[in-house]
Amino acid sequence: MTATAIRHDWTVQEVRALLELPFNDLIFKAQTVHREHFDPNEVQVSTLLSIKTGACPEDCKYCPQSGHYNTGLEKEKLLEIERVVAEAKAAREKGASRFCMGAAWRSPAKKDMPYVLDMVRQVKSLGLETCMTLGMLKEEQAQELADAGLDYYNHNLDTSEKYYNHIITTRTYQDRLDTLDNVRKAGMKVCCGGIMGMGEDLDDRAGLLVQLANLPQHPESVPVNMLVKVEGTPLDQVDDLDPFDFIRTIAVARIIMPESHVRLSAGRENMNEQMQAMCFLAGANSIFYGEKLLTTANPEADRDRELFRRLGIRPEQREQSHTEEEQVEALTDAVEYERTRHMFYDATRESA
Ligand code: SAM
Ligand code: DTB
Ligand code: SF4
Repeated sequence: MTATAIRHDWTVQEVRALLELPFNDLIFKAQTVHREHFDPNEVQVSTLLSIKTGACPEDCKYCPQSGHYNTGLEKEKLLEIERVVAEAKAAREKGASRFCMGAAWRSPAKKDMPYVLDMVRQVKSLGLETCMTLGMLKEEQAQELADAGLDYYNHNLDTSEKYYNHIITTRTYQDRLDTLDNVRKAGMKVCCGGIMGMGEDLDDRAGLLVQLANLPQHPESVPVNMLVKVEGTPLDQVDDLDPFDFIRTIAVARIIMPESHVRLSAGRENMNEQMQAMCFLAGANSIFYGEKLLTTANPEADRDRELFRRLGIRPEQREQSHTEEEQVEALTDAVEYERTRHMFYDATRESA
C-alpha cells in the first residue's frame, strides 16, 4: 500500500471539500490513511495537571481561567514541585505515558522559569514523557525548556485566522505562530490544535486545519477539543456543534496530517461512548486520561479503561528515542513503562 504523501500546500477549498464528503466516504478514507501510519488499535494516553490556575490576563472567550470573566473558579498559585511530582507519579500508576502541565499564563515570568524547569526534569525522571502549555514563549525560554528535557510544548491556534478576533483580542494569531516557531527552533515536539463548537463555520474549521497542515512541519500532536461550555464565559450559551461535524474535523485532520497523533481532547465528558468510538474510527489516537482536564471534568479513569477494553484498544507505548544516550535513558524508562502498562491492564481486568 502506498503511504499518503505528506503535504504542506493544502487549500481551504480542498479541505472544505473533504469536510463535505459523504460521511461514510470520509470515515473510510480517514481509516485507510490511519492504517497506513498507525496501529489502529492503539491510543496514546496523556494526563493533564493545572500547575497554576485562574486569574489569567488573557481574554480567551472559551476559557474558565480568564480573569476577565467570573466563573467562580478558585485561583491557585504555581504548585509546589513536590505536589506536581506526586500527581505525575499517580498518573503513571494509572497508566498514563505522558504528563502535561498547564499554566494560566500569558507567558511564563522570569521568576517562575527555574521552578518550571525543575518540574520538567523531575517528571521526566519518572519515565514519563513531558508536555507543558504555559502561553507564549520567547526563543530563549523555548530553548531553556528544551534543554531541561521537555518533550512537547502545547500551544493551540484554537480557530481560523478569520474567526480568531471573535475569540481572543489580547494576543494575535501571529503571536501564536511565532511561539510555535520558537518551539520548533528549540527542537521540541509541537502539540497544536483547536476548539470546535465556538460558533465558527465550516470555512473556519477548514481554515484552522489548513493552518496546521501547512506549518513547515506538521505538529506531532493535534488536539481537537470540543468546547466545554463554562458558565460565566462569553461562549457559555453558544449553540451546540453537530457531533458529526466534530467527527468530520477529526477525520480530515487524520487525512491531511497522516503521521500526527490526533487527540480526541476536551469535551469527552459530554460525549457518549459510541461517539468516542466513532472518533477513534475517524483516526483519533490520543486522549486525555484522568478525572480532570485543567479545571473541568473528564471521564473517570475506570470508565476509560473499560471503554478501551470493550473496543479492544491498547494504550500506546512510549515513542522510542534514537541517539545512544537517549537509548540508555529509554531503556530505564521502558522498564518503568512496561510496569505501568501492566498496571493499566490489571486495573482494566479488575474493573471489568
Ligand atoms: N494559558 C496557556 C495558553 O492558553 O496558551 C495554556 C493553557 S490553555 C487552558 C490551553 C488550551 O486549552 C487553550 O489553548 C484551549 O485550546 C484549551 N481550552 C481552554 N478552555 C477550553 C474549553 N472551555 N473548552 C475546550 N478547550 C479549552
Ligand atoms: C488542549 O488542547 N486541551 C487541553 C490541553 N491542550 C492543555 C486543555 C483543555 C482545557 C479544558 C478546560 C479546562 O479544563 O479548564
Ligand atoms: Fe489564559 Fe490560556 Fe485560558 Fe487564554 S486559554 S485565558 S491564555 S489560560
